[in-house]
Amino acid sequence: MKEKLEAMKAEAIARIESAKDLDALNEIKVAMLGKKGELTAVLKGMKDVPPEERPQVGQMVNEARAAIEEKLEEERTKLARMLRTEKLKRETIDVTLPGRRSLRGHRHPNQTALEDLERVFIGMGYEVVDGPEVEYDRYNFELLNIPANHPAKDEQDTFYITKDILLRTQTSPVQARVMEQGKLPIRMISPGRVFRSDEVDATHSPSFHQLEGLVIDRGITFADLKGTLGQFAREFFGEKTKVKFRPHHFPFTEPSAEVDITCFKCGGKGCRMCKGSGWIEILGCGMVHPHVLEMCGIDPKEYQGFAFGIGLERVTLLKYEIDDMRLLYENDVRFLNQF
Ligand code: 2NL
Repeated sequence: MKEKLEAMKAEAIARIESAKDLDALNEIKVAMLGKKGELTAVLKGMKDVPPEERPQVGQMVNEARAAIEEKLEEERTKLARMLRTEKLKRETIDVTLPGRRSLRGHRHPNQTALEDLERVFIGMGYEVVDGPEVEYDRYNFELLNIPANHPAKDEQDTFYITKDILLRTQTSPVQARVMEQGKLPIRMISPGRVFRSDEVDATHSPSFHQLEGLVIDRGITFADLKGTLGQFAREFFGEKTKVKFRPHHFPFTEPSAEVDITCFKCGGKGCRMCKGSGWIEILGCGMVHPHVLEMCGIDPKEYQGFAFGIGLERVTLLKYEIDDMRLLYENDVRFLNQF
């Protein structure tokens, strides 16, 4: 019995010493000390041992068990330390390697252009006003003198939500709302996103941005409009910039005009930028139509005003000499990194 136990212990210790990993150690533990383990079997066989030898055999079994457990623990610690050392070796960090820089974002060129535009008008005392992108027909069309049969109201041009609710096609509804509130005088700009049912190409998108301006006070004339937009053009495009007003038509202004500026690239001599003409079209404007004032609750005999509308993307493309509007919406970092 004694020899059998000694042999069992010796074999267990030898197996423990040659174990390659923690799983193997666990297997040995189960095989020796588990419910169906070899040593456990000896204990179960105690009933066949003569009673007087039982204490001695029991002590031997306990000693063998303790020895095996101790060896298991020792080997387990050794193996764990070895595995950890190996893992650390694999994970070595070379602190001399250059760091990986994370990408840092910056303003989108359209946003920079918007802020530049806003700055000029804020400097002239204008207030920036926001409004809803989903609008009533009344604010987007009716109050702006755009009648029911006007082509702009066609479903081919405007995104309708219901018969009376739509995605605004201009930011003028914000200004109509301010006029309707009746606090005069008004000196405001309304920048924001607008929507038109256009196919995407180099100069069109179903969603783009406008910045409109509105001034209402007693005695405002076309001379105020000319002076204001001349000042804007010089501040935004450079001191030497000249402006030219060409007669035009908008339903909401009378008279109406389109404004060209002398080309900021060639100064008016003619170049690729201005397609040889020396002039670049930049905005639409006019004196607010008396009927519009009236519908918004303002007496046109007492108050007059001017308004203008600038296409933000158009200004951005010109300012940064970008030839395709789609680049502004694709968010390709190879493009954006250039600004
Ligand atoms: C353009 C033309 C324009 C306006 C917008 C306006 C707003 C009110 C009353 C009268 Cl509330 N007018 N806005 C006036 C003239 C032109 O925009 O071609 N924009 C890109």
